[in-house]
Amino acid sequence: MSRAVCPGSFDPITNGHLDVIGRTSLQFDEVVVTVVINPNKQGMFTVPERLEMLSEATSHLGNVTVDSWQGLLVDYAQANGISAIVKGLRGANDFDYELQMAQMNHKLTGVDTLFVATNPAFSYLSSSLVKEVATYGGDVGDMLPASVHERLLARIAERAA
Ligand code: COD
Repeated sequence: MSRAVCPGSFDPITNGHLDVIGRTSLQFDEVVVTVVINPNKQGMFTVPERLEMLSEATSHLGNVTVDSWQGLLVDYAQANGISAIVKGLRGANDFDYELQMAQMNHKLTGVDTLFVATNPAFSYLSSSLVKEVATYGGDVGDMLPASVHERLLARIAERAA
């Protein structure tokens, strides 16, 4: 049984993430989408909220589950019988950063990182840009799953109140 992990902050999940997760789910028997917790970074959404949004957005993918983890990703992979880390690549910036991490992770435990080339329709998307645009009133409705869009607008309104 082949198992992969799609790790990220997912604060929140975008259609770019969802595309990578969906394509990964076609290549592996099981895929775990894991929110990697960065204790030094306060997100817009709590980890339980991010997990809820991920569960909703991936509910149509029968072999995808969600989880969270704090610590080295390679330790998570080893503890869960995961043979591949899968990341999306949007461009040269992602590549430089991801290559170094992939090599370090391979050195640490031998786990390989596989890259999925971003769908050009989503290559400009990042969670942080989407949050910034939405905060200033820009329309991000077609960049996120509908339920995530609703939650994002609600969170921005809460913060502005
Ligand atoms: N299209 C395609 N892929 C995309 C898109 C898009 N529009 N947007 C994002 N992605 C990809 C990113 O390239 C990334 O691979 C993944 O989706 C997650 O993105 P984010 O923004 O949610 O998450 P990041 O980049 O903040 O997450 C970084 C990790 C948490 C994955 C990374 O820091 C990590 O692996 N940390 C684990 C701790 C660890 O082991 N550290 C040592 C490393 S050697």
